[in-house]
Amino acid sequence: MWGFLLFHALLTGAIASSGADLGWHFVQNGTTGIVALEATVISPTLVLMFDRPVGAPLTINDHAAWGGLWNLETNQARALNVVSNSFCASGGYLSNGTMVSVGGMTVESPSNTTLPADEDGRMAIRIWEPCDDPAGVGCTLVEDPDTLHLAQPRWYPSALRVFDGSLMVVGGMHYSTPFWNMPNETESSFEFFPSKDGGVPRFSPFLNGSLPANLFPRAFTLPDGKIFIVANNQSVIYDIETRTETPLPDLPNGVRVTNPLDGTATLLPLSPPDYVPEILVCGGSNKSDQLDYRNFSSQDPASDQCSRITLTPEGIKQGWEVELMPEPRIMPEMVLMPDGQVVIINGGRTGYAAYGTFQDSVGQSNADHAVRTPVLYHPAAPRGRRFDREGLPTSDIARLYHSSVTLTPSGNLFVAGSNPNGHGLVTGVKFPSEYRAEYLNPPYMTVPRPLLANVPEKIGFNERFSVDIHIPDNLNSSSLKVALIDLGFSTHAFHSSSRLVFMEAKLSEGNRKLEILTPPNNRVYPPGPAWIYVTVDSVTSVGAQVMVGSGAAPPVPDQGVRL
Ligand SMILES: *[C@@H]1O[C@H](CO)[C@@H](O)[C@H](O)[C@H]1NC(C)=O
Ligand SMILES: *[C@@H]1O[C@H](CO)[C@@H](O)[C@H](O)[C@H]1NC(C)=O
Ligand SMILES: *[C@@H]1O[C@H](CO)[C@@H](O)[C@H](O)[C@H]1NC(C)=O
Ligand SMILES: *[C@@H]1O[C@H](CO)[C@@H](O)[C@H](O)[C@H]1NC(C)=O
Ligand SMILES: *[C@@H]1O[C@H](CO)[C@@H](O)[C@H](O)[C@H]1NC(C)=O
Ligand SMILES: *[C@@H]1O[C@H](CO)[C@@H](O)[C@H](O)[C@H]1NC(C)=O
Ligand SMILES: *[C@@H]1O[C@H](CO)[C@@H](O)[C@H](O)[C@H]1NC(C)=O
Ligand SMILES: *[C@@H]1O[C@H](CO)[C@@H](O)[C@H](O)[C@H]1NC(C)=O
Ligand SMILES: CC(=O)N[C@H]1CO[C@H](CO)[C@@H](O)[C@@H]1O
Repeated sequence: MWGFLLFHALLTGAIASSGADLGWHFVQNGTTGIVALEATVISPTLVLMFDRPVGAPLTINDHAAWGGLWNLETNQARALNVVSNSFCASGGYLSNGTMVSVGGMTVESPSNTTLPADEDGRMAIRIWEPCDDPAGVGCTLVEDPDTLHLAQPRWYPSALRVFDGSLMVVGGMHYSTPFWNMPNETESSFEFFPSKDGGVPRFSPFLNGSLPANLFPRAFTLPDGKIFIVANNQSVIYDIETRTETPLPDLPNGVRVTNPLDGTATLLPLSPPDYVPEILVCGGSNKSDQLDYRNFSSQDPASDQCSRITLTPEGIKQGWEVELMPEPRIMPEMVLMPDGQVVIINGGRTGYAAYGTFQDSVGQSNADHAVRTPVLYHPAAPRGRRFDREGLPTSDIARLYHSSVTLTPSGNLFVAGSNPNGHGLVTGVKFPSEYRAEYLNPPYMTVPRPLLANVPEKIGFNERFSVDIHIPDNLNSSSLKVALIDLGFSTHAFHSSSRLVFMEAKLSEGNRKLEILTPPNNRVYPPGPAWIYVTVDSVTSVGAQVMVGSGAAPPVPDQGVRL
């Protein structure tokens, strides 16, 4: 029974910061100390954040910090020592629960002695081992640039966990460019950590062919283990095992969705028994990538288009289906909620990613007209009735370039960052460096919620396990969903490795036990960390952390049953 009490304590903390009324609420609480331009939940209580070494207020070892831990219980940030420049890096988790941050920028400091000394981050591998201390005390990022690094320099890459529990690193570029990725600077290849092929990167005709607006490719592990990638206005399925690329149709209407024309993308929730993969891609810009960017404007309209495709032979033949958001968005991000809805949040109505590029940049921001109201997307609703902003609140904080958002273990969204400026701590402009932390609380944060207890620490594939559950009396327990969620890694309008797999579940013993069937195999859910949330009658529990699979270091063999 003590397990319920523990979760209840967590729940009370969430209510204290939520405001008393029913409905969705933005709540500001605390400051992040660095710009949280990358954010990822690393434990039940901590979010790991990265910034650029440019003079943030949070300090460590007598210099400005560019890494930090956000404590979800105290709403305070603590500086972390980072060795290399993590600006515009990416990251993800391995099958043994270790977080790996990859890539970044050239050395910042030699030209500027007022800044902390950093090392070149373009080939960086930064390791965060699972940490049991609730405040992260005694845990640290491990870097050893001389012996532990990528095969190629990668600035603006993506990273995602694949079926054998390794991290796949996708694309990026070698040097700074004024706006686009360029043929003489791109790294049009894939590599893996731990490395495959003796560390030799795999050239990607798709990445080469999707220049120049193809940074931070949006990539997902499909339930058969293949990889879907969308970059610029093109998309492809890559088979890691046969090393083949199968082109898919271009996005309709000339819409482009990767940096610097950032839209965002998600793999929609996967459901048993068939786990049919569908991809949703939203926002970005329909500006041609053949034009001189010096003529672009911060006032150019962004795209309001969402494109959706079902990745079955039949669905691919039908191609992308188009829907329109209530307003255009450049640099939005999407978060999968435990009940299967998608929150679309952040970004601007006009302009582009990056900063200081145009005659009419706003301060330095290449984007303007911040969209401060999120919108919900219901994947299962009939077309034309999927967007919903009824009762969604409006924030007074603009979240443009270099902002982040993630679902938390409590079930609300942590929203932070935004800095469309070249140097840290820019104030007195329309879009300053943003340190204010904010939560978006769903309606369930203010009502009695289902409580879980005795959740195993580790679950295998195609296995049944049971947990204790307490369901408040007023909830209809016939309407119950169990979500296995990868909380992913947020950077540059993309939530990589984000994944929701619904699990079959059955109540027993007078609704006090819940029997759950895990995903069939390691391709439906790549082995590694996950969170289980139970939603009863639209009210979601606090998430419980589990390790899916053996917890062994990658690469791990296929497990479970083949579909
Ligand atoms: C901010 O968070 C702290 C720590 O959780 C909490 O004690 C405080 O009540 C919160 N403040 C508001 C205004 O929600
Ligand atoms: C050095 O960095 C500081 C703090 O970010 C900035 O204000 C200043 O302009 C930089 N100086 C140069 C020469 O780049
Ligand atoms: C790549 O080409 C651009 C434009 O031609 C040039 O400005 C840049 O210096 C080149 N980069 C490298 C690394 O040679
Ligand atoms: C990359 O794409 C360019 C432009 O389409 C093409 O000329 C070049 O041959 C490609 N490079 C490789 C290695 O395929
Ligand atoms: C995708 O972009 C390329 C390069 O700008 C363009 O040639 C092509 O027509 C676009 N595809 C569609 C369907 O608009
Ligand atoms: C982009 O979309 C806008 C609004 O739908 C349209 O007016 C414009 O012609 C489009 N531009 C291109 C290049 O397709
Ligand atoms: C409870 O939920 C089930 C499943 O969604 C539904 O069929 C049933 O009508 C609901 N009962 C009530 C009283 O709302
Ligand atoms: C997980 O695996 C990676 C890659 O082999 C290794 O660097 C890391 O130390 C491992 N972590 C743990 C906790 O075993
Ligand atoms: C139509 C237009 O404004 N063209 C301009 C695009 O940018 C180049 C370089 O700045 C100018 O020379 C053109 O006049």
